[in-house]
Amino acid sequence: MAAYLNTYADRAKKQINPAARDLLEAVERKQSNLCVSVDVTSSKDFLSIIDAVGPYVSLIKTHIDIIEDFEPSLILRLQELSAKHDFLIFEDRKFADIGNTVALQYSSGVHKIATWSHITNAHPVPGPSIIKGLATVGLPLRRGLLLLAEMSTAGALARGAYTEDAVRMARDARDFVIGFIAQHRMEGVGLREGEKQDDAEDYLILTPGVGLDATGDGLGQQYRTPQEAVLSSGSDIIIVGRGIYGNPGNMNINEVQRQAERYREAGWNAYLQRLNRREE
Ligand code: 5BU
Repeated sequence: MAAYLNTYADRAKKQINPAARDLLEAVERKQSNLCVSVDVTSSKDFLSIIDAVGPYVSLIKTHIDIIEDFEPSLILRLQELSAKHDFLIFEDRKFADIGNTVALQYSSGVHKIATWSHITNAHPVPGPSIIKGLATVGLPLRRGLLLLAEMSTAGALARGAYTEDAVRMARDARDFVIGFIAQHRMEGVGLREGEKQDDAEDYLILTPGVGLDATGDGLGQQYRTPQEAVLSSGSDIIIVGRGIYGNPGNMNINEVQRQAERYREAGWNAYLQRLNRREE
């Protein structure tokens, strides 16, 4: 049986990367495979959404560079909320440059991402050196990296041979690469000639492009339901943004909380169904 079909708790015990282990433990403790993506531009909205959805998530995803009134103290507030509500932090930075540059982008500048973000991600497009560069900064801090193996947008170029190469790059860096941003599972993908799938391989699949009410956003985004992502495609964590907070200019925080609860339940039920199906 593929390792990903085990419970989150069992899978946590087998992870060698501390961020992957911590994330799976949080998922199990909170009974939530929901990650809320907080794509708003004011610190106030950012913090109020996170405080509202905090009880229902195991992971908060940020794009810290879109905050217009960013100050280093925002990170302290974010860390306080992470401790209060028991979630991890994922900065969706999508690094894509040479090893030396990404190491600087990860460690330095105003955002100092590596100091607070448990998990970040990178495009495999530069080749294995991007992982090497990020690992020089992230590994000593016990961080984990996700590779973008696929994207949720219409016409994405990350497919076929590109996706296969991404998986091979991950297999060569098991201590740091904890999984993929993807729409499907990656077991059996990218095996080299004569190589057999390792049954113990257990990458985390984090899936954006999840929504219960819309099928797209008019700008290329494509939505699938939590059921489709978790049960049909084997995703481990669903990433939801606007499905939960709608239009930030016109936001009712009680409604945001209600939607987070709704998505948490949908994601968790799909996971329970996946476990049950395994026993059938
Ligand atoms: P949405 O509001 O649920 O559509 O937000 C989705 C988030 O996930 C947003 O922050 C994107 O940057 C991110 N995302 C995505 O939508 N699709 C992808 O393939 C990747 C990231 Br990679």
